[in-house]
Amino acid sequence: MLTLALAGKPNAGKSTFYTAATMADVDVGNYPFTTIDANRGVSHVRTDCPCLDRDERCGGDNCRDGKRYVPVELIDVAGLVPGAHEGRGLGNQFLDELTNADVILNVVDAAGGTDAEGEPVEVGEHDPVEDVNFIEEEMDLWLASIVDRNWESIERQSRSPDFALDESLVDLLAGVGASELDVARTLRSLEYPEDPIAWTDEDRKTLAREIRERTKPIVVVANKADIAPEGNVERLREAADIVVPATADGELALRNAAQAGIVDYDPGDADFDIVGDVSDQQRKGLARIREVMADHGGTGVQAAMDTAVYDLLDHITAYPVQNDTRWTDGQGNVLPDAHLLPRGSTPTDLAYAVHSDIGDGYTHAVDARAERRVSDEAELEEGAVIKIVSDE
Ligand SMILES: Nc1nc2c(ncn2[C@@H]2O[C@H](COP(=O)(O)OP(=O)(O)OP(=O)(O)O)[C@@H](O)[C@H]2O)c(=O)[nH]1
Ligand SMILES: [Mg+2]
Repeated sequence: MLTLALAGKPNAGKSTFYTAATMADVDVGNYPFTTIDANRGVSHVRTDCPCLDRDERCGGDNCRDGKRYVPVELIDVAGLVPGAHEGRGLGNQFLDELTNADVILNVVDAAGGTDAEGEPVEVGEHDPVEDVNFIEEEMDLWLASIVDRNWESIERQSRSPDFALDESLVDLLAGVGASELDVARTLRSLEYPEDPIAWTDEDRKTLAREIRERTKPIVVVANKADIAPEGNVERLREAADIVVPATADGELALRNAAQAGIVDYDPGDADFDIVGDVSDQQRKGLARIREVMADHGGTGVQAAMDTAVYDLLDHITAYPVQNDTRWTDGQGNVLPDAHLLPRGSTPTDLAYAVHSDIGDGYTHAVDARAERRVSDEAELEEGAVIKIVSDE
């Protein structure tokens, strides 16, 4: 499963985002370091279900009237402060929690109502643009320190006649979630000495930064958009490549209200309907959330996760079925599973994602939409419905 990690300075709203996205009960508080131990749970990205192209919608929890929710892992870690890579705040132990994350959601207090350490200040007093840069820097420095710590061992290995720098780096960087391909591509993009003894601190830092960018891309979540002073979100957009304005608080209120039957709302909807009895105060609160949603096309919580997976990681959703006319599994469930795969994945990759035995026994695949056999090398598209034929 893909892992999305909520990182950011203390008090930015990471745990509120996490609670809204997973509906798990975790501590939220207006002070730094409310969270100490990481929270891990299942959330979902949202996409159009292939059943929209059929006469009937699928049953089951993962599809709500054609809105398909595909599971991902979400982790919520302790807040990071400048100097975290050297152990400041709750330190580098929490950076280590990010090692198996595929993508980082940097939750920023776009209202500027918390200082660099996460202590509450007047709204607008702190510049949130600073929070965009320091998280990136802390992550780069943390990775550089891991590379530094292990360099002596690489120098030792280099005395062996069958030493290969790329292989040693693959071993070293596997621990931070870099694949062989990540390392190969990174090395290709850099200039560096063949002999590890000739590497400078700067060479190692550059390597660390490139690996971090490749393995831990960042979406900036401009949270607390509901109270952000005019212009802050725009300035964040100028400072970072990918910025999604959000109100984690608003999403949490809506999910709770939906659960209580007060509103009709599915995560990622641009708006909601009030369907139950509400007090005047609730009505005002909901009206306020609706205004923020109108400005940004929703609460931004679902959008942030969708952007991370579908845009930044460039993944697609593929649906394996056993019956290619009815789009069902062996038990008759319509489109029971959805797999997130990197764009460029083939039917064989999907077979392996389903199960290694299915991958090993793969003979061919049928595109259930087109009702014909597809090549093993065909590039799967978003929403592909595929019957895998395997002799396993
Ligand atoms: N106005 C507003 N407040 C929010 C929003 N999201 C979170 N908050 C508030 O911000 C404060 C901090 O929220 P948390 O979710 O505990 O923040 P955190 O980033 O997990 O903090 P640490 O665990 O201390 O690192 C709480 O008082 C939340 O209610 C939002 O979208 N808008
Ligand atoms: Mg927290």
